[in-house]
Amino acid sequence: MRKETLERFEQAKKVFSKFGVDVDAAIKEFNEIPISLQCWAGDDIKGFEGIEGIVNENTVVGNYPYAARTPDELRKDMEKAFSLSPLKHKVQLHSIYAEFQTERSKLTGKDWINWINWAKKLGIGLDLNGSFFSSKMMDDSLSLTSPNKEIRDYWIEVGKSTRRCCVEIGKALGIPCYNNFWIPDGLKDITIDRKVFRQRLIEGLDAIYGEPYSEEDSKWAIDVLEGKYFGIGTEHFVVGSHEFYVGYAAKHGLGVTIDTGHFREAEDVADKITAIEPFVSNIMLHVSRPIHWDSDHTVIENDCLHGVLRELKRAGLLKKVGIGLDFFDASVNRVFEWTIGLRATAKALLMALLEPTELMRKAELDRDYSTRLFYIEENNNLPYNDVWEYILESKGIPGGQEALESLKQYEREVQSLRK
Ligand code: RNT
Ligand code: ZN
Repeated sequence: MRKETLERFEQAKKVFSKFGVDVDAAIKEFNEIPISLQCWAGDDIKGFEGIEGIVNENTVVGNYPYAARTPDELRKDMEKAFSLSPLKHKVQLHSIYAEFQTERSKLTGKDWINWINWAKKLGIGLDLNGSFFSSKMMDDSLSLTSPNKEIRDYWIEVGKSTRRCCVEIGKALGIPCYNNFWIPDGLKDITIDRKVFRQRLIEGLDAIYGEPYSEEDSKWAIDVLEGKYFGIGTEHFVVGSHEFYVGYAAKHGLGVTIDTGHFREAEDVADKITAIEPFVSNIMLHVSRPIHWDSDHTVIENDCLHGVLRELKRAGLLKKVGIGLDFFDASVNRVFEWTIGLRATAKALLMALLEPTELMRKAELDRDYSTRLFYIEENNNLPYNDVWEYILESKGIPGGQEALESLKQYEREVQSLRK
């Protein structure tokens, strides 16, 4: 640790303590909150099933070379990003990232053994997403809500097997595994009978969740459902909208995933958290950065990121909500992208934890809104960066230019050898 870093840190601690903030306690919490990295950014959501000639319902744009081609490359790339992030990590997988070529609807814990062993080695947890896309069993843009029963039945099996896998993964690691479903089903143009699609989705989900977890299993898997308001090719109608899933989850004791890219631009995603939380069993976040639409740009520090993390801190939910990332941009180096997103999330998490929330809350309680506003603005002047640099140095993680050089070296020496 450089002497000046330590001195600046000690100075920063004094400043924060004047605002009632205990920096050491904040750092302790920072080290306990896992952020779940989305594996799928590393290979543009291709996965390892090796099926040719299918449509990917997730639109990935860009031609940057060197995407990971194998599970080992993907894991290695994630390790590189982790080496430049001071966070506690987790990894989000998708059904299509299972190894061993088992049919998607028949996956079991065994198909994840390499991922589980890797996670054990890194001391991290895993989360899983059911892949309801990129499949010959998609009926155009429909899976679980296709009019064709054979198709629906197939996707019910995919859902059930994903749930089983989550239990086994969670149990193997001793860390609960979020089981997230995003189901792209919808129609491009004006839909007359939305009700029939929604009815099919209810029936499909009822079949998937019909068998409740045993008490033991429920410790290891957390079911969450992710809505969306439109997709490419489903501009008019998405069956699994946010409202649909909030209602379904509230009724059935399930959880909801809030993807920050899945709402209209003007909506305040942070505001949704405490509106939903009392009624659903769990919440997971997919932190993304939409530009005009669900464009999944790499997360950087912006109002949305700060907004959701501050909201979790203020509402005492940082440890109750699963925080996952969800972006994919094939126009930049994918390891840079993960690293940038992780570091931005880390900074925003730290800033949320160091915010003088109690002073602000007290002013609000006293109806002293002038003081509250003063603190909200003054907050921008607090020496966050001195704490950030202390954390990086204490973990041996390079900052600024050095981190950039390390990423460039990885591209030169590892990624660019991939042809
Ligand atoms: C798509 C959803 C979903 C996917 C991943 C790959 O709009 O955000 O979460 O991004 O499952
Ligand atoms: Zn998402």
